[in-house]
Amino acid sequence: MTDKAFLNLLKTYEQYHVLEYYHSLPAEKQNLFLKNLEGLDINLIFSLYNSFSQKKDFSYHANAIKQADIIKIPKTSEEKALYKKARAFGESLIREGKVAVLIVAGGQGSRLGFEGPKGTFPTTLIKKKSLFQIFAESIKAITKKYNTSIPLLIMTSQENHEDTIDFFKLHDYFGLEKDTISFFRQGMIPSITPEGQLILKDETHLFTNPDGHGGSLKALHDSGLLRDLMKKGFTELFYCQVDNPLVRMADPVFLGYHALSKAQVSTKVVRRTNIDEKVGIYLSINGKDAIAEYSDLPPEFMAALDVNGNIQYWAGNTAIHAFSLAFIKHINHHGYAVPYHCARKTIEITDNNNLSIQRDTWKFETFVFDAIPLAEKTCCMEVAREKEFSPIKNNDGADSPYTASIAMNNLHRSWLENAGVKVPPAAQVEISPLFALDNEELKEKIKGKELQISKNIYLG
Ligand code: UD2
Repeated sequence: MTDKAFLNLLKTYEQYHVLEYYHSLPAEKQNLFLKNLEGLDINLIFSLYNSFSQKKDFSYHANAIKQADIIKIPKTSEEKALYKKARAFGESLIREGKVAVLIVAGGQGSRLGFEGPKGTFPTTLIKKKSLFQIFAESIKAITKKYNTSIPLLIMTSQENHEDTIDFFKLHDYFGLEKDTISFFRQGMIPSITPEGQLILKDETHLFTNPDGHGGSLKALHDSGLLRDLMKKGFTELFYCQVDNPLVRMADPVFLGYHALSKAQVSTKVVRRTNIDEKVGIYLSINGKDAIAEYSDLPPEFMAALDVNGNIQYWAGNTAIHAFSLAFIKHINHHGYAVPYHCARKTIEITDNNNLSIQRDTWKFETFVFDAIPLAEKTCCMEVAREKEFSPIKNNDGADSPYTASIAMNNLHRSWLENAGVKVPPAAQVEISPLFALDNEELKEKIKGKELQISKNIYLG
């Protein structure tokens, strides 16, 4: 957009304070200011502002909400047979080079009190491997096991893009082929005041915020990565968040259920353990599968119990998904179809007298799970929390590095015990994906071998 067009746009939306400030700048700063506006969709921000001025964020009417159809953890011989069929089908997709992996890693570790990209957080019990290293080793192990190539796509934010790339370079991409990894930035959206005013951040920038993890499917398209993947014959995308060290990377069973049901979007859910857990719930809303975030649901829904006293709406969103690439292309075809949410937050900025002031702002972002109701066909699979889900969000308490380390230790201990190894109660166990990706592989790997059992057991 030309400079003149940008300035006219700011006038159209009565952003006189920005225009006044811009005209007070010397010429070179004016150019920089306009350059930094590039890529920002000013029309979008004001159409969102107008629509959210009229309506509250998402709210769901009780009579529209029902339990969704969910593939439960297999118990009957028929369910186990389907599980095996799904795994075989998923393995063939991986072997045939149809599957890519996307990790959303734009968030910072601020809730953890950790500076830097969350993916660099030292996580494993014995070797203190970062989240990125755990994921990279999983992908390396899978490519070896199936003799295939799996592109790893990492979505970063403007804030952590360079640090993320530097971290992988420093660790020589954790043994992955450099050209199989793509780092791409998610979009940024200008924040806005409740009165509809854009906010000046500093001499040459407006205040902007990352456009949400839903921005991953938009940025995948806008960056050209989606087109490249499809051209190379990839058809499915395994999606996960950087904060969950228990993710079963490119899980063939999940990919198999997803593909066998010809789903465009699939989701893994776990049973909610308490009514206050901060996870979205997988439901059927107005006849379409959907995930409603805990903060958007009436409290009585989150707390509802069934006749046996169990949580009625039990399917907690793990944020592990599978997408068909054709569907991602479809939802980008006429602009990005995933709806925006509006978060009303207070931020701290420095005013022209260099004083820090608090400003109420509206931040718009998309959630990746809002793509689910846009799909014709969806699939949802229940998994065991203790095997696949223990995110690291907070410095302590629930969803912390401590709870994740306990979950990883318990899982890897159970693998050894299932393989007939007597693990001393106080022993800590860490099994690298390069040694074994799951219970069955571990059992196979150590069959007939004598393991060195000590306080710390590392198998790498
Ligand atoms: C998310 C889900 C919640 C549940 C939980 C599971 C939402 C709104 N809630 O809660 O339902 O599934 O995860 O752990 O999604 N991220 C980006 N860019 C962004 C925003 C987030 O990359 O602009 C990444 C971030 O690095 C993190 C993940 O997305 O890995 C989730 O971030 P969040 O903090 O927004 O969502 P959370 O954890 O509150």
